[in-house]
Amino acid sequence: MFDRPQEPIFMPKGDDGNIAFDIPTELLGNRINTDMGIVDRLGASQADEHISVGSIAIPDLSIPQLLSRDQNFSLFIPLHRRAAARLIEIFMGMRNIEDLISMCAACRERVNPYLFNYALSVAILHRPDTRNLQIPPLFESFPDKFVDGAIFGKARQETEIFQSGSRQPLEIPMDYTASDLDIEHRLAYFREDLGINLHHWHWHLVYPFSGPRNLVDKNRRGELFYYMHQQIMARYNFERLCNKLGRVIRFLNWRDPIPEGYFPKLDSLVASRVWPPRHANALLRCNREVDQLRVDIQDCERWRDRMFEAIHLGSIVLPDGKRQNLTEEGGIDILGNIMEASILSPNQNLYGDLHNLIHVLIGLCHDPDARNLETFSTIGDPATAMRDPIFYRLHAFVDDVFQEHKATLPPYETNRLNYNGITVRGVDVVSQGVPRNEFKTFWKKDDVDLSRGIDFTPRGNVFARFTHLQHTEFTYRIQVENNTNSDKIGTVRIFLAPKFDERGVNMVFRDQRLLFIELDKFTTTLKPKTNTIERKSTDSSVTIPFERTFRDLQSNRPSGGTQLEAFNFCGCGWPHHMLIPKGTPEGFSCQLFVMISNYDDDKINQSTEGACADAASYCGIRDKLYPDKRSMGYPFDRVPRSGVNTLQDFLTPNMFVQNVTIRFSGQTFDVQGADITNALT
Ligand code: CUO
Repeated sequence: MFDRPQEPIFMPKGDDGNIAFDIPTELLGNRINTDMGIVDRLGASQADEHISVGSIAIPDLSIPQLLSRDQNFSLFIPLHRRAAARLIEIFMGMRNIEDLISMCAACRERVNPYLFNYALSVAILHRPDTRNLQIPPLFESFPDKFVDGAIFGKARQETEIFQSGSRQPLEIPMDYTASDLDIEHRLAYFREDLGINLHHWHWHLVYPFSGPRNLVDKNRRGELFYYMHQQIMARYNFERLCNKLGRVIRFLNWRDPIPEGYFPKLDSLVASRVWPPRHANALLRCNREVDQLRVDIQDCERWRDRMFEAIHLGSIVLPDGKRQNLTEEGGIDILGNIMEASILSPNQNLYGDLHNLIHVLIGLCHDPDARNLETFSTIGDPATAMRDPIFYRLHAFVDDVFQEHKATLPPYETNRLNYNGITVRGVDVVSQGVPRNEFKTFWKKDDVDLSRGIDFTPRGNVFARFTHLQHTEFTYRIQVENNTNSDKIGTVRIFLAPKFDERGVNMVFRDQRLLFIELDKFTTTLKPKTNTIERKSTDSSVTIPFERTFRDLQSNRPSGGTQLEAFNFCGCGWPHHMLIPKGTPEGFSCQLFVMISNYDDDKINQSTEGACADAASYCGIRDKLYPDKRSMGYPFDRVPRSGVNTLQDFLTPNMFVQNVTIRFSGQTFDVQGADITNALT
């Protein structure tokens, strides 16, 4: 169902000679079904496995079909959202897997391929009978959303000429979207990273903001919207400082021209268009009949002002005129849902749909009234939004609104930070072949398979080779003293931030707290007296391993198979290869912060046995409560108590700060791990 989105699924005649469905004649599927020659060329008749499909009544698809098959699809556009919600409802409503398969087969050629993929992915993730099925990462179905468009012509050539096995991987250059004349291009390795974009797509798939209410209404989802994006901002700003760029400037005045342009060089294989670029100094405006969409900046400004008013008054207005307090625990969750906005927003009439519609406004500003028949640019799709520098300026504004709320909450006094009797005595980072307390980063090449996403080509794998940041794996070694007479349980919280600001001056805590990136969080038992905790970087609670991000691309599985491997699936998670920012060749000075908090105040009573919890910090745990009772971002989510100006001032005995550096070695390693730096120069 997911593979080759444009190719029809093969629907042979049944024993009775009838095709299972009444396929409208205008659809490609029917033409192919009646032309066995074409079917044979596609190799469908030689498929390893055939899945029979039962008859099913085709539901009213008029809403999903509001989107034509060759259009691009964006959840941010309300019309598309309605289409997705209806299709998800249809898939969720199927009584069993057989009916679901039949319904998918019936819908696949009738609706937009992107919409189909999204709705089916959401349904598989949320149906009790399919939740352990692995859905292919979007990269496999739609590689065109992730890599240089130039590669697909080459891929076709390669597959036409060479047999699977003798094909060469196609190299995706590192600098294909811009040159160094654009200083923002220094961050392209981050913005255009495959794993980062997959994570963002996956996060929004796990936390949809519309659709059936039970799919949206997840524990602390509004707060996680805040926290996951806050961490993206912290990571991006950290990365900018490593590249000698200042922190992101908030996108505050939506009437000003946007100085940052972005030219994505992505081709849409399905919509048969290139993704539109945005020139420098574009102005925001959007009134598009075709999308039933009119977004006025005035509306956005009103929503923003009402949000600020609610924050400063400490309560929001409900539809019946009553007020609901923005409490210390729950306020951020409400604000997250209001800002995004999700259908959980308590009053969309008043607070609107700010974040989503600014994505749309920016995404359509190159063709605001659709006179050129262009569709949205990369910021209009969660799978591609993080490629564009303006994404970070928008989210710097979004985060600022959340921080405004956080600034109204009481600071953590030392009694809410300290863990009596527990003292962290020392922290070290150790890594083989790397000096103590140094992180080493470098470039690494890897291959991803494009074949599942390329339609109408001879079968077999065809690989794209890309270059990404990577670090040498390391271990945290933490010395802790338990001065009580009994075992204690603690939550170890590990964060990293730059030590100096843009001017090379020590960071003030007020700013630095917003740059702390979470590296790990785990519970541990502390015996009386001295303890040494060792924790591997690969166990991080924010990341998923490379293989999970890209699935089993290293294995030589037969391509074209429709069977999805059933194992505990969880593709949401920051890509492990981006755990540590790039650093600098001379060594970028950072502060590693380790805190052990009292587990009694952190714990959530639930079993997470068998649940995929690898990246719980940014993704939560599916169908479970968020596994940490504290506010997300604790202890850095509040303005500091009075008298705290530096990180040192902030520390209580259960915390420790180690100065560390990140050294970018400048080396490049090939797919097998051999150093090819010299061969490249
Ligand atoms: Cu993830 Cu603006 O929310 O993209």
